[in-house]
Amino acid sequence: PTNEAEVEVFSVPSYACQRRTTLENRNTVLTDALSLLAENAELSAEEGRGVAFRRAAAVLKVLPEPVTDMTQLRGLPCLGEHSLRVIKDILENGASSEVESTKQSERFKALKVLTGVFGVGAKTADRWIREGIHDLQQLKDSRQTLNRAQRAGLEHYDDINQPVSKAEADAIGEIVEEAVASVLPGAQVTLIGGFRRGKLSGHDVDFLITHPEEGREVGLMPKIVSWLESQGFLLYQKTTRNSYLESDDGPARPCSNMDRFERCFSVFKLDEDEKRRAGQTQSHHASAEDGGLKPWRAVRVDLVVSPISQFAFALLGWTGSKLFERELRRWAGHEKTMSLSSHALYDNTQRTYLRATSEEEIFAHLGLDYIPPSERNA
Ligand code: 8DG
Ligand code: MN
Ligand code: MN
Repeated sequence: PTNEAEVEVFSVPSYACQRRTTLENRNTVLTDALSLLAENAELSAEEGRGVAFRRAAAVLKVLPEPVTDMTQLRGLPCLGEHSLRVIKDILENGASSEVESTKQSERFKALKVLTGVFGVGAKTADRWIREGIHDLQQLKDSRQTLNRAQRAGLEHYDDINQPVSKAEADAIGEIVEEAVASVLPGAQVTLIGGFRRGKLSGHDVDFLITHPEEGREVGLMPKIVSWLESQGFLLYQKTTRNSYLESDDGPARPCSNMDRFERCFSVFKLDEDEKRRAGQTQSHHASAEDGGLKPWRAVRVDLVVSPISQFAFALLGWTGSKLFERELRRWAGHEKTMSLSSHALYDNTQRTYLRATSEEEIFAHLGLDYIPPSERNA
């Protein structure tokens, strides 16, 4: 029994964007459990519950020591009744019965497998489950019409569900650099997403592309995609237009060029050779010479093109984590009466856009201490 006077009590600010969250986590048992419940809620169209579990997990991620006693949690933000019950269960019994039963539930397992197909979201997976489709074999045997993304997702299922290493991300980075340099010399490529936050593996690789001269980036994405396609680097790609006017996460503003292509969701074909050239010494995969296996893997890659005037907002908005982004927007809206998107920051009181050429300036506009990417792992 722990004497309450000896228990360390932690103090944590309530918004994740006010905190420094590194990849070092002393409470992975607890945060894994809460993340699994968050995932289950998200897959079940219960976004509110999902966010609540994500916020609770994020608070535990910044604690300097493993939690051993419920009294240590007194006064911490974002820990609701449900999350506390899960934590208590784990501290007392070594596991949470709710987490264990969720993990083993047929519905959760089916949702995980089906949404593991690139292009399949929770809604589609849910419909398939109601039609009796619970696994990939049943999906293949069914006469479901799959769209192009889903067909690619099914074809490259194993590769896409295998984590991407930093070495693989760097190899993809070199290819993207070459593509960009070929179609628009002077354009700049920045690694974003989890790898910019210092993660050693990820589910995809994300890049932001811009040009120091405003306007030169117009029409850039289709050119990059054509170059990549001509070199045989793309197994799948879908390029979408700038959705600024349609987006609901920021203020609408007249957009000067509606034909600006902004995002590309893709699946790259990465040769093991390419990876070696990028400096990886050893491969997890058996190489072609070792016998039989294909000498390449499929990797999910997201490309975003931004005009230089919006670059800082795009950089901040696409570096993540997803919870960190959500918390930044919540902070902006609720504490500052501002609207933050990956295009702009609008002050609803002064009715003006706040300019910024760096992430530091955006944090300053928001009245927040600057948090570097490696500490945005909420
Ligand atoms: P991971 O790939 O290693 O799993 O982690 P990640 O890199 O943090 O996740 P991600 O799913 O690749 O997302 C990277 C960032 O991009 C994250 O902050 C959320 C952001 N993002 C999307 N979709 C959209 C979108 O539609 N609009 C904007 N503005 N940002 C988005 O993933
Ligand atoms: Mn990513
Ligand atoms: Mn991504």
